[in-house]
Amino acid sequence: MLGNTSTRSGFAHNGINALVLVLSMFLILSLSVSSAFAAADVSVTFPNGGEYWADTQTVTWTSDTDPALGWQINLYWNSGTESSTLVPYIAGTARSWDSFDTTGFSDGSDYFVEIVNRDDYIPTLSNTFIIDNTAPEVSTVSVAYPGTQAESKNIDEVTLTTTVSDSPAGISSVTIDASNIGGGASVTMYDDGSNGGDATADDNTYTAQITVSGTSGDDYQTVTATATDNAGNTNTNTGTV
Ligand SMILES: [Ca+2]
Ligand SMILES: [Ca+2]
Repeated sequence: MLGNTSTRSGFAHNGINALVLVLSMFLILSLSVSSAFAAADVSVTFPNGGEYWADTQTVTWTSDTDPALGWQINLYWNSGTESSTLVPYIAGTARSWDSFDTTGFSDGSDYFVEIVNRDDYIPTLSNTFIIDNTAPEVSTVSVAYPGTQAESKNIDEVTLTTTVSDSPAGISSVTIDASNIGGGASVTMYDDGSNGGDATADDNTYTAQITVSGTSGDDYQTVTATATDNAGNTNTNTGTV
């Protein structure tokens, strides 16, 4: 009985030793594997959130390793439910890709890119940015003359007004070329309710006041408003003074 007990006890002891050995080997193996395949430290630097993109753009990123199997770049939108592979392979030494033609995608405000390390297929996401390849809408420029005048003469101050709109990037600036009536070639038009004779702030109606000079005789002159959106798209419209 004693012998049997001793044998069973020894067997149990050896079994625990074996289990510890297996667990140790597994732990060492796990550490080795995780070390050999540790995720690269990747971060997307451009776009990194809030950009307004039109035309062809360059995606840039950083990484502490060069994946042997290279990179893949994907684009997501519509709350991440739609996607497209922008480029399936770029060399692992690359940290930028300059051929992102945004005109192939609809205007939208929740795009983000994904840089994929093809060695381990671990993705790194950018923050969301806007794609806008549509020019602003610009109305015909209307002219308000002093008092009850229907036309202007030199030294009269005229108020020029245009209404613009843009989505999703929004308006960056509106200017008017008033050089035909003695003003500047790129005069700022305002929508702040105070400057340029603007009556109401933020109603998308932009105004500028120009003192007419240098014109001669009975003539009509053209003024041209230019609206630029935050993605750099521009559009113009004209009026007659
Ligand atoms: Ca636009
Ligand atoms: Ca206004």
